[in-house]
Amino acid sequence: MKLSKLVIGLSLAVGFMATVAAQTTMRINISIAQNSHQGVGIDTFAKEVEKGTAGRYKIQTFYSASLGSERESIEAVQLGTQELTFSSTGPVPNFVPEAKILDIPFLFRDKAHARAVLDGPIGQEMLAKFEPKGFKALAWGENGMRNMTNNKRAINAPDDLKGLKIRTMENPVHVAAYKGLGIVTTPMAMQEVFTALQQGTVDGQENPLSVIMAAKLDQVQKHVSLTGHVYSPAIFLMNKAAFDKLSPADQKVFLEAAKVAVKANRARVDADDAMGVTYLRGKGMNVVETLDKTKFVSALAPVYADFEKQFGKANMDKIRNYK
Ligand code: EAX
Repeated sequence: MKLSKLVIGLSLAVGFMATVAAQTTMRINISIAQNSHQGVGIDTFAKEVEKGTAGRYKIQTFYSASLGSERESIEAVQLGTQELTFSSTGPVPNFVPEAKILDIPFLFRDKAHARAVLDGPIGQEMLAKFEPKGFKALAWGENGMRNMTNNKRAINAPDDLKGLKIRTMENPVHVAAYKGLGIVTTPMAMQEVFTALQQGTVDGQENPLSVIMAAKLDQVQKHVSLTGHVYSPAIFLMNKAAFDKLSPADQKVFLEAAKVAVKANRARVDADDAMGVTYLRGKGMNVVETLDKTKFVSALAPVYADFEKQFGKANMDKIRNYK
């Protein structure tokens, strides 16, 4: 073989190895299907990171709790055995108790209010609270406004909830509030919910229309009421040490990618909310669209008294009145 050919061959091989060696793979996951507001979120994030780092970082995406439940995934990110996760705040209070306040029912009037708070100083200061716990919280995304579904009866007023056995997230704020409404709460991970509803272990569950559709809960639930009883944030979490290892320029790329991902995630929630009622009726569900939310708020009065003690009325009002 000619020497020049050998040199070219060798340098190509070395160049190729250098490219391969320079690529770092990271994992991100969600607990629901890819075809969802969360799937769009992590797919967008992966694409943006790869684009912004010219392929030096590859983000592998996993769906439907294939890497573990939301709680297990947050734990893995904290430990550093997994780099990233996109999760609802369901299990978050067990890791960062300060974030609990965001899970209070009827705290946010609607998605626009919640997005403004999360994008503003309150939300941004909250992201910083994750750092001492081993996380870099990249951005707030969302699940949306949660609605009640069940197989027993149409929910029109708070009394209709009494005695229903409802699956909840593993979230102490939700559990306390729902108990206050007379619900028999059964916390469990999302991937167990379909079967639990199918087998009648629980009567119902509550989730945004986005999740109800993505998880095909219409196949195992008769009634849905647009209670919109609590805003469900979601969050892009990264292992803090993994984030700190990135160059400052790459850190910017990751943060920017999360922002672009949140835009796609929220847009899909809006689209799902716009078509959800028609879609679920088409699937045979009985949808209660209008109900007097002030009655639910009144029924929660004793619970709010507890929350005001726990979180401070001023802190709750600051969120409620945020413009
Ligand atoms: O984050 O567990 C839940 O009900 C969540 O809303 C769902 O898994 C998506």
